[in-house]
Amino acid sequence: MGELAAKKHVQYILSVEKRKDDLVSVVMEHLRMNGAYWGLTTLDLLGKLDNVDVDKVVSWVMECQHESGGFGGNIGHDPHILYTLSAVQILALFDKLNVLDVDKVTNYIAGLQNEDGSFSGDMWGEVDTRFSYISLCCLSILRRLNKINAEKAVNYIVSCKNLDGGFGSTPGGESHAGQIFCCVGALALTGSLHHIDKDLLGWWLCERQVKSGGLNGRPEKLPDVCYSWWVLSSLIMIDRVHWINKEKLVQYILDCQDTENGGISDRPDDAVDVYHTYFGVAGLSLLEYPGLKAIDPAYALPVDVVNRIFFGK
Ligand code: GRG
Ligand code: ZN
Repeated sequence: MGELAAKKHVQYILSVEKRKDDLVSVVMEHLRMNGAYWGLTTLDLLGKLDNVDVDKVVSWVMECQHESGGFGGNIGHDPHILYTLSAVQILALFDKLNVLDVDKVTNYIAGLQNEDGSFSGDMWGEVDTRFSYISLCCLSILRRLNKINAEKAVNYIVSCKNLDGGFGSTPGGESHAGQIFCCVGALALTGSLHHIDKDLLGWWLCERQVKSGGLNGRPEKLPDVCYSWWVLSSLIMIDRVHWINKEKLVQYILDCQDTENGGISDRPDDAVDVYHTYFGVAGLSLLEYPGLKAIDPAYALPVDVVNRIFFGK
């Protein structure tokens, strides 16, 4: 069995950070905030966050904040709830939540809740259970869940539950592992997991494991390393992680490494990227791979960071 090329992955992430002007970075420009969260969280799970200039990252994050309180994907970009969660998570990683005007961020998020309890992603109004999860996760980290209608938020998520036990992006939307993570996470963060039929959903989720050991996101689809996160975190939150073959999944993730130049791809021999490197390492952390920090399946932050937020340790 191969091993995790931890050192190579650290080098890969640090090199992506330095290559700001190349093609990939131009394509990723608008996603810089998410990319920074993926890269920095991976470094933390690998125990190497001290390789980063904290003040530089924190001041860049704060420059991405809009007067509305939301954050953009980069300096001067429009705010969106997707980037706002990444910004808050990055500040949490560095124990710098104190630089935030918490009421301002809270008002931005609370202003995106709709009458039916759902959340829009930004001022343009697209509704998706991703945005419900993000709002609840962000407000929970900021300890401001009381500033929205959490009961309505939960009811909306329950209205997106399907007969197969899974969840979609809106009521009637097809079950997809990514949306399931968002809905299970949102219910976990609000103490509402009793709305889930754990055996039914656990069965759907464990059927995502294919012959190679990898997981797909829906029936008949190809496996992809990122589902190691979306599916596994959901299985853990509903106490059914023992229903998949952990050894085979570890092997699949390790097979997707570029052992020469670092980084992890979606499938063996594909090109690596920061997104799949994060989900590969985070998946291995959920699988208790040796040498990695533990990650919290609901907050998508290292467990020690979550403990520091809520218990001050
Ligand atoms: C903090 C971890 C974290 C997440 C924030 C943005 C977000 C909340 C969640 C996204 C959930 C989601 C919908 C993930 C799925 C992403 C994905 C791989 C989509 C691909 O879907 P298809 O249909 O691909 O293009 P398949 O794999 O079905 O062929
Ligand atoms: Zn993927």
